[in-house]
Amino acid sequence: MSIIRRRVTILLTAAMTMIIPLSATAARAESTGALATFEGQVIDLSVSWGKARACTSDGVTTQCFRTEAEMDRFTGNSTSAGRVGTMAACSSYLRLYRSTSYGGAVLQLATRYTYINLSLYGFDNDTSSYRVGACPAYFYDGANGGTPLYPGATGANSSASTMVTGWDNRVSSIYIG
Ligand SMILES: [Ca+2]
Repeated sequence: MSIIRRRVTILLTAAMTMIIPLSATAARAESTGALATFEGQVIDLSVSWGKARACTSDGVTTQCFRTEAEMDRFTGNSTSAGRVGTMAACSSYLRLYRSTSYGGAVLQLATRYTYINLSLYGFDNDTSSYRVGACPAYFYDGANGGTPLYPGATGANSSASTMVTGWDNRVSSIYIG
């Protein structure tokens, strides 16, 4: 009797040690934002950019750099890498800047036909100026294209050194058409 009980206890303990790490991993995976490569390290942009000041994402991989110039050298002068993948990419990037006049950190994106939540990139309610690439862009106050829609000029190749009044540090999701 006592041997059976001990066996049950051992089995339960073994089961618990297997289940707990799995659920902890699942919880961590859910809260993970965009993982980027920065100087040989992998960083979660939704947690911190660290010393990175320019990040570029093609919808599959994200790479970060200390300066916009370094990022431009990597991406070949603001043209999308043209990666063959499941994501449609614009031929040139949309650039969002943390500060007015294209200053502060810059995030560039090119994935088309999908809402991109900026919180994944640690860029929620952060955009203060922007340059649109070869494809028209749409900016939204809410996540997943939640209205209102940003009323300023966001057509192909448009740019703005400041946001429309009331929209500084407000954009939460974007769509590239
Ligand atoms: Ca917002």
